[in-house]
Amino acid sequence: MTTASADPNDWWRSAVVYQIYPRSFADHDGDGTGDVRGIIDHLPHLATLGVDALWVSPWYPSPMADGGYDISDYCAIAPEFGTLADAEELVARAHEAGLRVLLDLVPNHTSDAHPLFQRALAGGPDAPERELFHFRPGRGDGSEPPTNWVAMFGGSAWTRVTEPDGTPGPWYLGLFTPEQPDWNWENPAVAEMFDDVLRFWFDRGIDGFRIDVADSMVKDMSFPDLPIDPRTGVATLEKIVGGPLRDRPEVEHIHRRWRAVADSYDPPRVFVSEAWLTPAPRLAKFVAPGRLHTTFNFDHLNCAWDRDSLRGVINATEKAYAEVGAPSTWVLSNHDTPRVASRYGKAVTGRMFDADGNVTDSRVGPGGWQAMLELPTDLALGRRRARAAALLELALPGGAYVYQGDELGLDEVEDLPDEARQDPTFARTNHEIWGRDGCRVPLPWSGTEPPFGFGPGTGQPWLPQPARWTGQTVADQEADPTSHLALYRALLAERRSDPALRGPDFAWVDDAPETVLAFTRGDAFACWVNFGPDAVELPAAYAVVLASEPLTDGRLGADQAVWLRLSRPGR
Ligand code: ISL
Repeated sequence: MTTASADPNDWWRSAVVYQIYPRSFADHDGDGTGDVRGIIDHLPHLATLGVDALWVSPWYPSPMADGGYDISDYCAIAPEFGTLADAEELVARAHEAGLRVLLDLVPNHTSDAHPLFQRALAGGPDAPERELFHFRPGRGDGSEPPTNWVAMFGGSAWTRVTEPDGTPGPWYLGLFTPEQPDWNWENPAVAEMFDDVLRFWFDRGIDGFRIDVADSMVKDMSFPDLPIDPRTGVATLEKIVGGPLRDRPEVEHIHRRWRAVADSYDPPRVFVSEAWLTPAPRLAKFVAPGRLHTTFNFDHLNCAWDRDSLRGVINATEKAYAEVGAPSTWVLSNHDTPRVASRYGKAVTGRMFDADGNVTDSRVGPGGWQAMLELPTDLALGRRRARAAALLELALPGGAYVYQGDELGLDEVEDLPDEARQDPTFARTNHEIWGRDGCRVPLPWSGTEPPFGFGPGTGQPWLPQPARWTGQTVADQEADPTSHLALYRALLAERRSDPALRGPDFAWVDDAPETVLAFTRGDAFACWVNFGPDAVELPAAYAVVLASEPLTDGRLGADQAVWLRLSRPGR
């Protein structure tokens, strides 16, 4: 049997990484916004939970046009989040608690408040800083955008500038919002600047970076128009994978350059790539030798709660990553996607995949998650499945991600008042797409009413918490051995104690009932998940180590999962 690597530098191969969205994790100073000291205050929660690392979403100075992904200074901490000294203290305290720390690198774009972009604007047509961005003349008399590209969060991907003398000027590219101009990676100065950003943080002891839109830095510099998506009537960037903007072969050079910087440190630093590419082989090349270390497996996140679809995704993932010698990863949600407990309680729970891991329908549909969000939610069902999904995720080989609040089984806050919504998508789509605020509502820590201990006192957080979270705080769940939190803690403790769960061994159990997804890890561990409506018998040779919920008559019911250990040989 192959067990987990003994090399401590290989920690990332089987790590469970907890995502912190700093605005919404914990507020130490009481201004309604989470902060670095709030993270420090709650490090014991993460250590007790049993994760291996944390990834902190951007905490840099930002006008917050895109929740912090519009960065005006890559080497500082936003004043509302704290100071560089706080960040250094967090890294040191996390390391003392046995937790590694990953930060978020956003290399595709910056903020329009970045000093270099400001100089590009203020310096007029000949400003050398314009070469750092994609400034292009408009079409026709200059008043039409250079291409028909539509930005990720709505509207044109091009914004026309006004020159310092008041005349209309060229257009600049921003694939996300106008407040996020894209860097021009054809310019070597951009690559050098990002090397310095990596070193700045690596020198402060961080263990690695999550890389935002790791597939999009390189553009087709002939700037062709995109075909119109017949479903939406626009040239939506997200829907057209590949082409002039995503997954261009030259991104490999950038990945390799970063890898060399990471490898020059002792211990070597690591990267996880964020790129919504499918199917698995397309993404797995990002983690070929000499490139990045791991990549979020968004096919897993996108996949419906469906036995055959999940089996197809798992098979395709295992095969594609084994071919490049990289570990798989598993991810159920993040700060961009609806909460898993809500998603799994809807009539459409995600996309369907075939046995080779290819998407076979697009039931999530145009408009991204919106069509799904508008479906009614059976939250009890969603939570039951979310518990089973945690057993599945944490039993699969490779790394896993836990988004803050998923360990509490939090639901998507779909009923936020319009005036509270801050995601740029909402305003830029005429309120048609709610956007991502519903999964970013500040965490409930204690107490019986908002702010649920998010901050000191009774001041309310930057997004309102629903009163229905009463009883779901960390404190409530710590006191309840049947809670979602108690389940996560037990799963992570078991995963830590069993080397087979951290090693690469994986095999399907082919004689399990047809509604069940069942697999072994090593010689003695098995995970069974029942997707069917009827309870099934469990294999007699195994004892239940952990169950997503109490079993009835020892049988595995609908939407339940178990971790099993061989109790006597010869099934
Ligand atoms: O969220 C998605 C699909 O549900 C993705 O398409 C996602 O928007 C895209 O991969 C980029 O996301 C990342 O970069 C954005 C930022 O708004 C997101 O929060 C971040 O995760 C721009 O920086």
